[in-house]
Amino acid sequence: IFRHLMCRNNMYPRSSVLRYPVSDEQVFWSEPFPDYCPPAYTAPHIGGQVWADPPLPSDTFRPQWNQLDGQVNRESFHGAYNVQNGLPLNPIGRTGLTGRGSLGRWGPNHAADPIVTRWKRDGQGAILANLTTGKNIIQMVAIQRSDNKLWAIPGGMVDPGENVSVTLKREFTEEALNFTDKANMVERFFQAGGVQVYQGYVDDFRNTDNAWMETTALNFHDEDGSQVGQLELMAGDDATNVRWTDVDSNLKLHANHADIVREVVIRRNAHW
Ligand code: RP5
Ligand code: MG
Ligand code: MG
Repeated sequence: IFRHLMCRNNMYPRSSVLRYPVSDEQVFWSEPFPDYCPPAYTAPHIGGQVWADPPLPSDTFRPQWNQLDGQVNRESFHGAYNVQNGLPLNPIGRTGLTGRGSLGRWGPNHAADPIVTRWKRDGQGAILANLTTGKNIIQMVAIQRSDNKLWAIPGGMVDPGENVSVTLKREFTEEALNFTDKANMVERFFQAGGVQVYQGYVDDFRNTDNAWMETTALNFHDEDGSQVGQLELMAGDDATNVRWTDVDSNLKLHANHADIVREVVIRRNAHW
């Protein structure tokens, strides 16, 4: 059973707030933890932002939990989450911190993650296989996040009312291409369709007891390497670096992105 790890027993990012210690055995809400006394923290910079909810409790802001609330999707992919004292509860369990941290929404914060892949090739264009497994090596576009310096899928938040397919293309273009004169080709590549490989909770370092990341991850594969596989990558927005990365079991990525990428490897029967 999955227990989040990145959002426990550390300092909350870009703050000096220490999370209340939570051991593996203490993660699930069903485990009694009478001493549990997490600090509350909501990052000051999210106050008043258009993409952020107002504070809670509130007399005027009445979020509709577990449903589409106007344009904001407050539904979790994990079924109905509990609401305690007016605040939604993390569906996995304790994180050692209440409040929203630096996340904009109370409850689920929906993101989309595009895993753009191609086969690794030699100078002559022949696909390269791993000598041990005999399986072809797949490469993905990874970005380096500016907030934690970790390599990651170039994903981002779904804007209110935005279709996930739009988020996927938009975030990839912003973070991995920055600017491109090949917009039509990119448009066609994403239009051709991706394969959904994951939908659900993200073990993100920003998660709290009352706010967490969820994502929809799709694989967009350039089989013959003639499309996005040819493009010059350029880091933009909140990415400081971008590159084609060989995918295998040594891959270390932000949050649980490596587990998500592993789903692509299985589906494409690639080397791991
Ligand atoms: C991750 O954070 C998600 O899987 C997605 O990749 C990303 C969205 O947040 P930002 O990149 O906008 O910070 O947890
Ligand atoms: Mg972004
Ligand atoms: Mg991003």
